[in-house]
Amino acid sequence: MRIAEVHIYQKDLPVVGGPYTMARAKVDSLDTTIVRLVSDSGLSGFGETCPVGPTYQPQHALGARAALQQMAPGLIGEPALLPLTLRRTMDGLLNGHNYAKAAIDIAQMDLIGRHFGVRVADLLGGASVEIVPSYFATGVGAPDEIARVAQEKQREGYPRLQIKLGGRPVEIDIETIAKVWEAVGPGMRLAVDANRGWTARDALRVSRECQAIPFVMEQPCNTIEEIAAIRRQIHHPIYLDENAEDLATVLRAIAMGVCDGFGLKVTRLGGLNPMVTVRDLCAIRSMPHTCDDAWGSDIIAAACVHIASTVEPRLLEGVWLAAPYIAGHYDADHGVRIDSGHISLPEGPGLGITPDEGVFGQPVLSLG
Ligand code: 0XW
Ligand code: MG
Repeated sequence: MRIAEVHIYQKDLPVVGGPYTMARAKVDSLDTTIVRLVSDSGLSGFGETCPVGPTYQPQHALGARAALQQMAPGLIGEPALLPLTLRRTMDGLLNGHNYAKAAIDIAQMDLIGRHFGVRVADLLGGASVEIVPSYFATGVGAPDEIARVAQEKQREGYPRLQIKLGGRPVEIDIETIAKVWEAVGPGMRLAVDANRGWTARDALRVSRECQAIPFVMEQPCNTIEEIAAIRRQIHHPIYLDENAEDLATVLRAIAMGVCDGFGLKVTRLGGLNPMVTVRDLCAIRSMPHTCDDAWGSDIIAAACVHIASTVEPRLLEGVWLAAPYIAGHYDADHGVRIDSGHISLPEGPGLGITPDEGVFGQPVLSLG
């Protein structure tokens, strides 16, 4: 079975109740890219990649489509069922650009699952659970408002909350953490995510002044070097997110002992197959991690849930989805939904999502 056609689509995802604010990014609408691979047997597989604006990390939407257009002609005629072979083909067509290759990787796994009649989770080693925990991420906001949201999400059943901080006086961040803790107490696991927005000075102060509050400190500063410099003075577990740029960096971070876990993004690492490598590296060192992406709708959501279901449950921090910020679904019947803070693994072969006819409009590129 070979790849006979490649189609690339673009879709806008306006932020419901937006804008969504982080320390270094404020987004009103996201630009997502969908890849459809069609085999010579007539099966389709779908992938997606959706950076959360152009300043969250180096990836951006136009870059994703340019990279995909660069690679697309070289994919036609390639074996459809061999992910490692296709990875090497992609690397031979373009250096880097893992977030674009991720859309192809996800589409291929969907296609393979459909061909063999199995779920992607089972192709990735096997689901150990049928329902995975989600977590809610607030935007950066006023302390009282974030405390209110925290309580609301706790009541809805979310087991974990990520508080967005940074990009403002650090005293307001400290007040926010204190008010959230007062509102939810130990019944909800907490992460505080400055999205690279703190100086080492700010991170040290937050950890010192909130020493008694048990949270994970996610991506406090801009670089691994800054985090390494303060690591031993911080009282909280540290997770890397934006800095976990690729497999080599994840390996380096683990070897350096610079972090205790990760906020992982499927597309940043290159798709589901690289995620398997990181999942297994993290298991070797008992490092907890999330299985998320920066943004994206049902295809990305399904990909995240499939890989998450294969993670040793004690190491799974949860799956963040953009679903609460997106109106509608690609697949009106089987779109991925959060229910009481948890997400069911989609049923059916492949990703378990069949996009509704015409939902992506006309392709921006069609080959084959
Ligand atoms: C909360 N997220 C998973 C979604 C946004 O893209 C940012 C990200 C994070 O943890 O940084
Ligand atoms: Mg993060």
